[in-house]
Amino acid sequence: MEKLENQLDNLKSQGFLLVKGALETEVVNSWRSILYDMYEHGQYEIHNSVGNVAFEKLLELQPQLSRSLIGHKSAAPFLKFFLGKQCQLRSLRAHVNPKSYLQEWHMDFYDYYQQEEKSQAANPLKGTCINTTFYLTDNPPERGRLRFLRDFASVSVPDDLLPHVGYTDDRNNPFQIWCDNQAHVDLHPHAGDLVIFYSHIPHQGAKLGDDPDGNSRANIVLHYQQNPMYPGIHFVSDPQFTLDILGYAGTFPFSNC
Ligand SMILES: O=C(O)CCC(=O)C(=O)O
Ligand SMILES: [Fe+2]
Repeated sequence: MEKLENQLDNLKSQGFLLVKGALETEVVNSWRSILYDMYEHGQYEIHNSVGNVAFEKLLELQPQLSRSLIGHKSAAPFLKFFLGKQCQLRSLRAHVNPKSYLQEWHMDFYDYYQQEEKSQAANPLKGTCINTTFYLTDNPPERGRLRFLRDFASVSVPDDLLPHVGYTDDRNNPFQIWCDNQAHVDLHPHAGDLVIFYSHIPHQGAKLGDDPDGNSRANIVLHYQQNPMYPGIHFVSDPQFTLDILGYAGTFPFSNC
């Protein structure tokens, strides 16, 4: 077991961290069968042009399983360290990649670098958001990966690229080309592993070749935000459904401990 201190150092310096064996096999299996079944029945909210199918209503449809992922023990020390009691669940979103999949380079917190400017506040605050992504299938090097930019935690996306960071499947988009041309680190999470990372670090998931039968690549992402977030700041997901289901106080996993 890696020491927490080393893990925190890695997360701080790289912006991401792979935590092995975060979920039990039974939990992974339950999620997989739920999501595959929902996919077969067309019960998803998003099917985008890079091959991601997304499920956004799981807090309501799978209340117990979903809630057990909020502030999960494998992620809690890191969330508490960085966000403390200001840690708020923004959204829980599962993904399945049944067909070919090369994700667009993106950062879930699109507006991270423009928070001060966009707030139009005299004393703007800058919030940090964190993704905890639980993998439900194996991503060995020949079959899948999650790619990050190397040593990026203290680097910024160049200003002239910021207009190009939104969702696109155009691989010739300037931000996509820039990310492709940086040095990378590839993670190969297996089923049950967690990847925790700053939501403003560019990343790109991929599936290489075919999945084993009945094992489509899948993961569940919980987006945590540190206020100040407000309606109108651009993020990959919307927090309203989470607020409706959990109530405002219910979205803060560490506010009472
Ligand atoms: O592995 C993947 O497909 C990427 C997941 C992702 O974009 C995320 O966790 O924010
Ligand atoms: Fe992402």
